[in-house]
Amino acid sequence: MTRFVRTAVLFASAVFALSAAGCGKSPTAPDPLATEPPPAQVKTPVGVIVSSISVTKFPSKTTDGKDWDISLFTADKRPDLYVSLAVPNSIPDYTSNTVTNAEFGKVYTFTKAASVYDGSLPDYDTSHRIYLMDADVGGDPDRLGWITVNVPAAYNGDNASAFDHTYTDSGNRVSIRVRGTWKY
Ligand SMILES: [Ca+2]
Repeated sequence: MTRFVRTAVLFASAVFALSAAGCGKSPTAPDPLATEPPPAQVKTPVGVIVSSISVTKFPSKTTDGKDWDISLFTADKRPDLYVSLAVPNSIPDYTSNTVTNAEFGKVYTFTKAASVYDGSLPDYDTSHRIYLMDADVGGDPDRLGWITVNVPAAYNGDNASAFDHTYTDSGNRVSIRVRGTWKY
């Protein structure tokens, strides 16, 4: 071993010894006898209070390629949109006001019920559906599509206060953004 190499080895050993000592205890290490703050508690929400439902995408034509409404007037051929919320196979808990002749590509946000008899935006703790409908005067409404909001699955275990999720239907024709507040 040359003198230079010997010096280098000694220096490296000294550095290793110093850093090893540094791992053991540093001046900033917390005092183990001090009272530690309790760990952050992750709360479990009991549901979500829905504040608005926005239709961010809807199809301009039916799956058959037809206009939603039959009319001599171009504008009237557009769908008259409203949304309803329901647990599957149940009557709707909420039916919104209707937007007449909705323009393709625009976003429509629903916060109001159709009438006092159509409920209010509910709070949900379970899975429910949002149906996007086209109101037809004197006939059954047409369904443009529907999405499922699975409330428990949307929670990330992060004590979040805001709920903001966008859902797209299986046919990629309808997108619906749901905003609200987690309820704990
Ligand atoms: Ca129409």
